[in-house]
Amino acid sequence: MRITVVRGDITDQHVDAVVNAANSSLLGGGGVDGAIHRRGGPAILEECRRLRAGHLGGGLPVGQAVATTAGNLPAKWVIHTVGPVFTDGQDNIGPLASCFRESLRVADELGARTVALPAISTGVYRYPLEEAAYVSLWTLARASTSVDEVRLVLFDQKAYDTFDRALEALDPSDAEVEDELRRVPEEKWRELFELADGLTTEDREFTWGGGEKNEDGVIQWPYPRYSDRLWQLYVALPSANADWMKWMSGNPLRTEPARLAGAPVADAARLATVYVRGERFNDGVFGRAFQDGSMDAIIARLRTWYDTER
Ligand code: AR6
Repeated sequence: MRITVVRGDITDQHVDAVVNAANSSLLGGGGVDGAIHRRGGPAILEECRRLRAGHLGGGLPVGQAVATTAGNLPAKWVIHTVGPVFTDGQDNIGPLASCFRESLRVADELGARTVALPAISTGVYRYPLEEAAYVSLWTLARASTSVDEVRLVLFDQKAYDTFDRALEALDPSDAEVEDELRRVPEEKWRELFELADGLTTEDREFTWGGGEKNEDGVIQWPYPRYSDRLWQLYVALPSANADWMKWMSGNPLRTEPARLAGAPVADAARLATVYVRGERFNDGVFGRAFQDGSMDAIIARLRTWYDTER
């Protein structure tokens, strides 16, 4: 599947399916939604009303997608999806990623081979552009689908630039990262898995130092105190030569580490990079990855690759 990023109006796109950033009511609104209904004509709204009178009586839930005719648009279908309203302290990544996965699933059901999508949730729903760009592109890049081309259509220059930059986060490629992993010596892999197997509950429950005044009266910044075993793991963990800053936020795998099991091994190495390099901030990101299951998912994925795929 080819992913392209273009600047333009989504209602001008000659594709099989156009994705609409709708709301749960499916009855129209502003932004992309307004533009699609205006240009597509009343046939779209009629079909939305029928869906509401039928199995979508309660509206379309966030993260799901449903198709209608495209009316007068130069496309065959409109796939309506509802993005999350960005909310601090909540999982925004999961539902936004779901919009992209579900839209492609519906496109597959329809038999659509070319699909144009907008920057879902980044308008009225206030999703920060940069994170949305990574979530959107990574999710699309990792989707299993029969669609040949997905085209992200960005309305303004800033959104276009952000998405275009985010696309570079797919560099180095999976194959390049896997080559790096092949160069890791045998004994290093064995050491890693032995360390991981020997992890205790105490290793995972790390403590904090600092936060107090030293002799000079200076308050030292708090820092995590890891066990020897955790530090050895820190050193033993192979990571990728990835642009880890791009992996820090907006990475769907950070909120859904279980998905790593079905992802290329390169993603495990990239995510390891986030935690290893991220630890330079001394904010306990490495230790927390052992508490929330991320590190177990990373090591399990590396182990499967080492045992059966290499
Ligand atoms: N083509 C491509 N992108 C567009 C277009 C267009 N014609 N028009 C706007 N955008 P938004 P949301 C960009 O607000 O954040 C509606 O009222 C826009 O610059 O359309 O998911 C719905 O009914 C922005 O980057 O969608 C919902 O109530 C992006 O599309 C609510 O807004 C998404 O902005 C959904 O909010």
